[in-house]
Amino acid sequence: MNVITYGTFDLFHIGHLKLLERCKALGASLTVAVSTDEFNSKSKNKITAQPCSERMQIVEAIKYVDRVIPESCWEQKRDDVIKYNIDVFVIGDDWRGKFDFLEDLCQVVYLPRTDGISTTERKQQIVSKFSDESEIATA
Ligand code: C2G
Repeated sequence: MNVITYGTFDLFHIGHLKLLERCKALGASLTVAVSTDEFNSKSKNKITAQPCSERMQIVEAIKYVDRVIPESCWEQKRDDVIKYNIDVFVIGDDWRGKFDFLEDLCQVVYLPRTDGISTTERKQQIVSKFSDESEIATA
C-alpha cells in the first residue's frame, strides 16, 4: 500500500513525527508533500521559520519517509494520488472532511493530532523561554 500525506512541517516536532510514524504504519511506502514557501505565504497564510529546502531535507531524513515532493497548490492532490499510485491519503483530524473528495481515488484517513504541541506553540515557547536569556547575555 502506498500512503501520502501533506504538510508544512516547520520547526519539526513530536506531533509531526508521530503523524509520519502512524502514516507509515498504514502502508509499505510513504510519500510526504512539503508545502513550498510560496504556497505557505500565498495560500496558507503561514510564515515559516525554516525555508522549504530545509523542511524537505529534514522530512526526507525521517526513517518513516520514502519520498518527499513539493506541495505548491491545493489542487495537486488528485494528480499526486494518480501519479504515485496512492492507496491511502492520511492527514491530521484538524482537516477532517476537507479531503473526502479524494475518496473515489483512494482511502482517506484523518488521524488524531498529538495534543500539547504545534509549531505556533513551539514558537511562543521559544520566545518566552529564551528572551530573558538574550537580555542577560547582552546585559
Ligand atoms: N499534526 C499532528 N499533531 C500536531 C501538529 C500537527 O498530528 N500536534 C499533523 C497535522 O495534522 C498534519 C501534519 O502534522 O497532518 C503536518 O502539520 P502542519 O505542518 O501544520 O501542516 P498543515 O499546515 O496542516 O498542512 O494540504 C494540506 C496542508 O499542506 C496541511
